[in-house]
Amino acid sequence: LDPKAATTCESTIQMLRRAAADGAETAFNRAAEMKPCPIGAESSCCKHCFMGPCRLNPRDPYSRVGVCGATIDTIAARNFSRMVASGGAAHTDHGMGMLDVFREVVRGNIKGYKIKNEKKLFEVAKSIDIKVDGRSVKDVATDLYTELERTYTQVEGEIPFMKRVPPKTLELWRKAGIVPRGAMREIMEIMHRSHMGVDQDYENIVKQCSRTALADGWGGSMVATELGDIMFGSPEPKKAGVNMGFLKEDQVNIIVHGHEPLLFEAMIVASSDPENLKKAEAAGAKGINLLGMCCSGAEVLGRHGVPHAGNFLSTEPVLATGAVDAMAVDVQCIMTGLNTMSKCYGTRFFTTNRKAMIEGAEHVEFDEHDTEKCTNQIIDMAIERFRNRPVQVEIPQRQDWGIHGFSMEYISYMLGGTFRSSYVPLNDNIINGRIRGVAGVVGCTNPRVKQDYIHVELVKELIKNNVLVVQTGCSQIALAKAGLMKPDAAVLAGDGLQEVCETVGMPPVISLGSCVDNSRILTACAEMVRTGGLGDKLSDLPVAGCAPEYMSEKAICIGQYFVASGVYTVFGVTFPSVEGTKFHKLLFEGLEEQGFGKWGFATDPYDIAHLMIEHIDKKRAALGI
Ligand code: BF8
Ligand code: SF4
Repeated sequence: LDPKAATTCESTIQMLRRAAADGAETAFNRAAEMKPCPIGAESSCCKHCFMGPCRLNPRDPYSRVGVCGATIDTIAARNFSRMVASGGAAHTDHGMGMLDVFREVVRGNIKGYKIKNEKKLFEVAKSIDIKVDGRSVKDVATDLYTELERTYTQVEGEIPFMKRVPPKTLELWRKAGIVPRGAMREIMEIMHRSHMGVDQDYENIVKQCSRTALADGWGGSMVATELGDIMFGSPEPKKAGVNMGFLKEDQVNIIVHGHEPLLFEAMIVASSDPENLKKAEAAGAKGINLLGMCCSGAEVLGRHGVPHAGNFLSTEPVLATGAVDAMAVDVQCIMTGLNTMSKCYGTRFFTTNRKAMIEGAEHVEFDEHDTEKCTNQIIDMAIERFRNRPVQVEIPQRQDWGIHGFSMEYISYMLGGTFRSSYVPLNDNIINGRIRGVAGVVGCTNPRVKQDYIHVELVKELIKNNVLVVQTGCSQIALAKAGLMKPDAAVLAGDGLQEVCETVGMPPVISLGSCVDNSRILTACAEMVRTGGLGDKLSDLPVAGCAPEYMSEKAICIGQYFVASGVYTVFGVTFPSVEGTKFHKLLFEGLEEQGFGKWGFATDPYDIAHLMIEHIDKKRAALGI
């Protein structure tokens, strides 16, 4: 494996070299050894029953059918629907975890969490028509809990955040029959419909994909974001650091990796507890150094300025520093290989969520009602490992500073100021052409492509062409490492965007948090429509999205909710459909003809950028701007 061909992240290159010297293996090595199955990559096989598995030929897709007679369109659509169901389940279950804690807060049953941001509580409540005037925090919060629970459990009707959708877009969804009732119902229905012998009409299956995906974007993910802001505070821009150089040789280093902010927030409290600090000092450490990775990290980077050690593909390499005394994980994007890798370097590796265990890994269960039990145990073991580090420490020196922690609310404040906080200035700058459009660049890193490379090149090309970029997830960490989240990165932007950035003092690339925070992009788009001048549907906006290095089913679900919402969304790496088939045409053309967004696919960063720019220009032309 040539580390320089595998990634553009300098720290990761350095650690891949060290890992190779130590005989340790990462996803990069395993990807090189594991040839992806071409039939599977294009979603041309079905194993939904035991008359199969059935494999069709993606080069001649209509030459065969499955044993039951299923065509390529049925097979690919059914496979796709299960990806949407799984991805949507991940986000909505994450939101459910937040809702569980919120319920306990509202009922006064929990001491580790509270309502920190009452302003946001009232705003969210108001946005879904809960009466707030003259009412107490407890009353509003109780009503909000009851309403938000419907996002999951409701069997008939519309989920609460449909009230935020621009009326014309909602009308289209109602006509198409894709307004989500409740996430549990939609996910259950996909699992039923994709069972052998149920829904075999690819168009009908794609409708249920949209309905389920919308229950994620405007449902589970939005609940997760809003409750996070209410309980932990809304992010506000702050200078914060990204990269492995934030590990400290003379401190106890603890990495939290995963998704739900509950564990991380508790770790932040525990790592500044004087008792724990005393214990660390007694072991000869100068302190306890907490760092994030992946989405957990992206959330606290924006909320609290906790440094971030790297994105998905760096989670194994970072252990090769030998400096990570403990890594604690909760759910999602946790590679099984982390356990093996931590054993190589003596890192104490802990799973903490009963839903996500790894064979052979230590499990210290995190109980929201008694957070200290878990967090103190992790800290104790990390200190023990620090006292007696079994390997030599090698910390890459690179530290990248940037401005992190934007939100939909802050964008309006930033552009409009305290007194006229609104989206008018953003819309005006789009209408007058200084900003050509807005692009959401999000998602994972994937060892099938060079880590970070596509994210960075693509974003540079977009800003050069005056497209303002908003980011979440692992993509945002790639750009932070490339230094594009600093206001002075505005020099890389085209004249118009540069002028706006310099006037406001903002970077041309704006970080919004974790993958569930993609819901912030939806809320911002809805606000752009509401503000006026850019059409009356989400699909009228000069915006586009992409996940150029995606790897997870969650990304597929996110893509589908953006497409269903009206956004052109381009994916890279591989796409789970066969070009030229009816199913593929529906995703890539048909949905747009029906008034939704559409999917796109390209692997080269400049191709992706120009597909997005062309689309933005098409929308501008339609608006007459
Ligand atoms: O939800 S971007 S690799 S960490 S899936 Fe995972 Fe992808 Fe990263 Fe977060 Ni999102
Ligand atoms: Fe084959 Fe049909 Fe069974 Fe799928 S459902 S495995 S295509 S027989």
